[in-house]
Amino acid sequence: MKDVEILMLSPMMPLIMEGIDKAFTLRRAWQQPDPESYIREVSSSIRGLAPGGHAHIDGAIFDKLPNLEIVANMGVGYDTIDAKEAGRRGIIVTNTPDVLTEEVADLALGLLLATVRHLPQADRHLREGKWLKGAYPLTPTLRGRKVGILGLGRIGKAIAKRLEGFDVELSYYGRSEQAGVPYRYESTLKDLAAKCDVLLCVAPGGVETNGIVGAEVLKALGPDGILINVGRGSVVDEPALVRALRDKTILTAGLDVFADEPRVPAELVAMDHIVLLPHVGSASVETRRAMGQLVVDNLVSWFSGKGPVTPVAETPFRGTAFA
Ligand code: 8YV
Repeated sequence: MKDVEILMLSPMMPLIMEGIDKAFTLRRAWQQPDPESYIREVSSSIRGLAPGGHAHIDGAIFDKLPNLEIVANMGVGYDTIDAKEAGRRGIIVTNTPDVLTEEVADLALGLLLATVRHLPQADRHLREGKWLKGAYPLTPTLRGRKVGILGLGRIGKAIAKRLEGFDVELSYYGRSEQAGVPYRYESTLKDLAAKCDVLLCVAPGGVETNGIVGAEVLKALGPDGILINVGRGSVVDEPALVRALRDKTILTAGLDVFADEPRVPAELVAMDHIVLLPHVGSASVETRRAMGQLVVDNLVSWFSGKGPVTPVAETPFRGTAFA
């Protein structure tokens, strides 16, 4: 398949670059002195796109690549890609679901416990020699808490399954109530927030969820409330969160994702009582390797005529054509 050309806009993990390079001809736009004119030069021969980074992929780039067949995204979330527009144009979009589900769920539990029991702060207390002067102050507890999950998809369910072992009450909110799920459904996000004291966000990004955890929801979560976000930063109205934390509208937060990564609002960084992680939900060697391999596998499968392995909902593929 060396005659098939794949465009990459920014560097991806070696496994992906090597895998694509081995099977296809990889066009590395970022290595060119003028990436824009390079893309123009090679545009008509590009049939696959592995974006890399957080570049926004939409109609403007599709216009530039008239023979594009597939966009292979690294990550289960693909809010940086206009998949509806891709679907309209008959371009397949693939993501990397399932292989990261358990890893992200583990991280969510770790972040929740770290936030409730102040693990990073207690670590700092020891390292800074403060233990010699006194014990670390007592912390809040997970005992007796009610956890509300925003977005009960694959990762949300894996988190819920783990939380069952923690003996906490579980409820959820999402686009619709799901049959066969043993957790209570709340019909609005505000109701979910009002009825729980840990709001755990796993919802995907995009226009539908943009800023939905705002001032009202945080107020409903209340002064003992904890916000955990492992989904997308855009789901939370960050300025409203800063205000809610500062004014003690909620108790604390544990965040793995931010609206404008890798930039994190200075107000959040300055708050010692919250826990901040640099988007590491899926970032173990094994899981990232599996995600990277799935990016390559999607391209190889597509160009071998076997269809995409994991197409997204907006560009479903059944056999030989779009569904
Ligand atoms: C990764 C993620 O950080 O899968 C996702 O949607 O957010 C993460 O697993 C990212 O996509 C890797 O590039």
